[in-house]
Amino acid sequence: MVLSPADKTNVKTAWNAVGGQAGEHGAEALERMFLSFPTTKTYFPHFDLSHGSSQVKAHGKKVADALTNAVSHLDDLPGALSALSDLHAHKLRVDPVNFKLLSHCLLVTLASHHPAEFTPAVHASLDKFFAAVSTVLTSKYR
Ligand code: HNI
Repeated sequence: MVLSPADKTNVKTAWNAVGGQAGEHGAEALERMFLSFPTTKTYFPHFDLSHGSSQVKAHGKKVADALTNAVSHLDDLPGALSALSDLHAHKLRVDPVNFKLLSHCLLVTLASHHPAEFTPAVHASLDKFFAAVSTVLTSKYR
Protein backbone atom coordinates (compact mmCIF):
# COMPACT_ATOMS: atom_id res chain seq x y z
CA MET A 1 0.00 0.00 0.00
CA VAL A 2 1.91 3.02 -1.26
CA LEU A 3 0.64 6.46 -0.39
CA SER A 4 1.25 8.96 -3.18
CA PRO A 5 2.32 12.52 -2.39
CA ALA A 6 -1.31 13.59 -3.00
CA ASP A 7 -2.54 10.90 -0.57
CA LYS A 8 -0.16 12.17 2.09
CA THR A 9 -1.40 15.72 1.63
CA ASN A 10 -5.02 14.57 1.80
CA VAL A 11 -4.45 12.54 4.96
CA LYS A 12 -2.73 15.47 6.66
CA THR A 13 -5.53 17.82 5.61
CA ALA A 14 -8.17 15.49 7.01
CA TRP A 15 -6.28 14.94 10.26
CA ASN A 16 -5.81 18.68 10.69
CA ALA A 17 -9.57 19.08 10.47
CA VAL A 18 -9.93 16.53 13.28
CA GLY A 19 -7.61 18.54 15.52
CA GLY A 20 -8.38 18.12 19.21
CA GLN A 21 -11.36 15.84 18.57
CA ALA A 22 -9.22 12.84 17.67
CA GLY A 23 -9.85 11.06 20.94
CA GLU A 24 -13.62 11.50 20.72
CA HIS A 25 -13.60 10.33 17.11
CA GLY A 26 -11.57 7.28 18.10
CA ALA A 27 -14.10 6.38 20.78
CA GLU A 28 -17.01 6.93 18.37
CA ALA A 29 -15.38 4.69 15.79
CA LEU A 30 -14.94 1.97 18.41
CA GLU A 31 -18.57 2.28 19.49
CA ARG A 32 -19.69 2.03 15.86
CA MET A 33 -17.49 -1.05 15.41
CA PHE A 34 -18.84 -2.80 18.51
CA LEU A 35 -22.47 -2.07 17.52
CA SER A 36 -22.21 -2.82 13.80
CA PHE A 37 -19.78 -5.73 14.04
CA PRO A 38 -20.48 -7.39 17.40
CA THR A 39 -17.88 -10.14 16.94
CA THR A 40 -15.22 -7.45 17.48
CA LYS A 41 -16.39 -7.27 21.10
CA THR A 42 -14.77 -10.65 21.79
CA TYR A 43 -11.36 -8.94 21.99
CA PHE A 44 -12.57 -6.68 24.80
CA PRO A 45 -14.18 -9.03 27.35
CA HIS A 46 -12.54 -6.98 30.11
CA PHE A 47 -14.10 -3.70 28.94
CA ASP A 48 -17.40 -2.03 29.75
CA LEU A 49 -18.63 -1.50 26.17
CA SER A 50 -21.81 0.40 26.99
CA HIS A 51 -22.48 3.84 25.48
CA GLY A 52 -20.36 6.49 27.22
CA SER A 53 -18.03 3.95 28.81
CA SER A 54 -14.90 5.58 30.21
CA GLN A 55 -12.88 2.55 29.09
CA VAL A 56 -14.02 2.99 25.49
CA LYS A 57 -13.26 6.73 25.71
CA ALA A 58 -9.76 6.03 27.02
CA HIS A 59 -9.13 3.37 24.40
CA GLY A 60 -10.43 5.66 21.66
CA LYS A 61 -7.86 8.23 22.73
CA LYS A 62 -5.06 5.64 22.57
CA VAL A 63 -6.07 4.52 19.07
CA ALA A 64 -6.38 8.15 17.94
CA ASP A 65 -2.98 9.08 19.38
CA ALA A 66 -1.42 6.15 17.52
CA LEU A 67 -3.06 7.38 14.30
CA THR A 68 -1.86 10.93 14.95
CA ASN A 69 1.65 9.57 15.35
CA ALA A 70 1.23 7.60 12.11
CA VAL A 71 0.11 10.75 10.27
CA SER A 72 3.35 12.38 11.46
CA HIS A 73 5.38 9.49 10.04
CA LEU A 74 3.73 8.73 6.72
CA ASP A 75 7.13 7.96 5.20
CA ASP A 76 7.96 5.37 7.86
CA LEU A 77 4.78 3.69 9.10
CA PRO A 78 6.58 0.40 9.92
CA GLY A 79 9.00 2.26 12.17
CA ALA A 80 6.38 4.46 13.80
CA LEU A 81 4.07 1.51 14.51
CA SER A 82 6.66 -1.15 15.31
CA ALA A 83 5.80 -1.60 18.99
CA LEU A 84 2.07 -1.64 18.26
CA SER A 85 2.66 -4.19 15.54
CA ASP A 86 4.38 -6.49 18.03
CA LEU A 87 1.53 -6.02 20.49
CA HIS A 88 -1.28 -6.79 18.03
CA ALA A 89 0.49 -9.73 16.43
CA HIS A 90 2.13 -11.48 19.34
CA LYS A 91 0.05 -10.60 22.36
CA LEU A 92 -3.44 -9.57 21.24
CA ARG A 93 -3.60 -11.79 18.13
CA VAL A 94 -6.42 -9.78 16.59
CA ASP A 95 -7.65 -11.47 13.40
CA PRO A 96 -6.68 -9.18 10.50
CA VAL A 97 -10.28 -9.02 9.19
CA ASN A 98 -11.12 -6.84 12.16
CA PHE A 99 -8.83 -4.09 10.96
CA LYS A 100 -11.03 -3.58 7.92
CA LEU A 101 -14.02 -3.22 10.20
CA LEU A 102 -12.38 -0.60 12.41
CA SER A 103 -11.03 1.22 9.36
CA HIS A 104 -14.54 1.38 7.93
CA CYS A 105 -15.88 2.79 11.19
CA LEU A 106 -13.10 5.37 11.32
CA LEU A 107 -14.04 6.49 7.81
CA VAL A 108 -17.73 6.75 8.69
CA THR A 109 -16.90 8.76 11.81
CA LEU A 110 -14.69 11.19 9.88
CA ALA A 111 -17.27 11.54 7.09
CA SER A 112 -20.05 12.35 9.52
CA HIS A 113 -18.06 14.97 11.47
CA HIS A 114 -16.10 16.56 8.63
CA PRO A 115 -18.31 16.43 5.52
CA ALA A 116 -16.66 19.44 3.91
CA GLU A 117 -13.18 17.90 4.05
CA PHE A 118 -14.41 14.40 3.22
CA THR A 119 -14.26 14.72 -0.55
CA PRO A 120 -14.10 11.55 -2.68
CA ALA A 121 -10.35 12.06 -3.10
CA VAL A 122 -9.78 12.50 0.64
CA HIS A 123 -11.98 9.46 1.27
CA ALA A 124 -9.81 7.38 -1.04
CA SER A 125 -6.58 8.64 0.54
CA LEU A 126 -7.83 7.96 4.07
CA ASP A 127 -8.88 4.48 2.99
CA LYS A 128 -5.35 3.85 1.74
CA PHE A 129 -3.88 5.28 4.94
CA PHE A 130 -5.97 3.02 7.20
CA ALA A 131 -5.14 0.05 4.97
CA ALA A 132 -1.43 0.90 5.24
CA VAL A 133 -1.65 1.18 9.05
CA SER A 134 -3.58 -2.10 9.19
CA THR A 135 -1.00 -3.83 7.03
CA VAL A 136 1.76 -2.79 9.42
CA LEU A 137 -0.21 -3.83 12.51
CA THR A 138 -0.91 -7.28 11.01
CA SER A 139 2.49 -7.80 9.39
CA LYS A 140 4.17 -9.80 12.15
CA TYR A 141 1.59 -12.56 12.50
CA ARG A 142 3.54 -15.10 10.54
NI1 HNI B 1 -5.74 -2.02 18.93
C1 HNI B 1 -4.65 -1.96 22.19
C2 HNI B 1 -4.10 0.96 18.33
C3 HNI B 1 -6.90 -2.02 15.71
C4 HNI B 1 -7.85 -4.64 19.67
N1 HNI B 1 -4.59 -0.77 20.05
C5 HNI B 1 -4.27 -0.91 21.37
C6 HNI B 1 -3.47 0.21 21.79
C7 HNI B 1 -3.33 1.04 20.72
C8 HNI B 1 -4.04 0.41 19.61
C9 HNI B 1 -2.58 2.36 20.66
C10 HNI B 1 -2.91 0.44 23.20
C11 HNI B 1 -1.51 -0.12 23.24
C12 HNI B 1 -0.89 0.01 24.60
O1 HNI B 1 -1.60 0.06 25.61
O2 HNI B 1 0.35 0.04 24.65
N2 HNI B 1 -5.52 -0.78 17.31
C13 HNI B 1 -4.79 0.38 17.27
C14 HNI B 1 -4.85 0.93 15.93
C15 HNI B 1 -5.63 0.10 15.20
C16 HNI B 1 -6.06 -0.99 16.08
C17 HNI B 1 -4.14 2.20 15.50
C18 HNI B 1 -6.06 0.18 13.78
C19 HNI B 1 -6.29 1.32 13.15
N3 HNI B 1 -7.08 -3.15 17.87
C20 HNI B 1 -7.44 -2.96 16.58
C21 HNI B 1 -8.48 -3.90 16.21
C22 HNI B 1 -8.78 -4.63 17.33
C23 HNI B 1 -7.88 -4.16 18.38
C24 HNI B 1 -9.11 -3.99 14.84
C25 HNI B 1 -9.80 -5.71 17.53
C26 HNI B 1 -11.04 -5.66 17.02
N4 HNI B 1 -6.15 -3.13 20.61
C27 HNI B 1 -7.06 -4.16 20.70
C28 HNI B 1 -7.09 -4.65 22.06
C29 HNI B 1 -6.17 -3.88 22.80
C30 HNI B 1 -5.59 -2.93 21.85
C31 HNI B 1 -7.94 -5.82 22.57
C32 HNI B 1 -5.82 -3.99 24.27
C33 HNI B 1 -6.88 -3.20 25.05
C34 HNI B 1 -6.61 -3.15 26.54
O3 HNI B 1 -6.34 -2.04 27.05
O4 HNI B 1 -6.68 -4.18 27.17
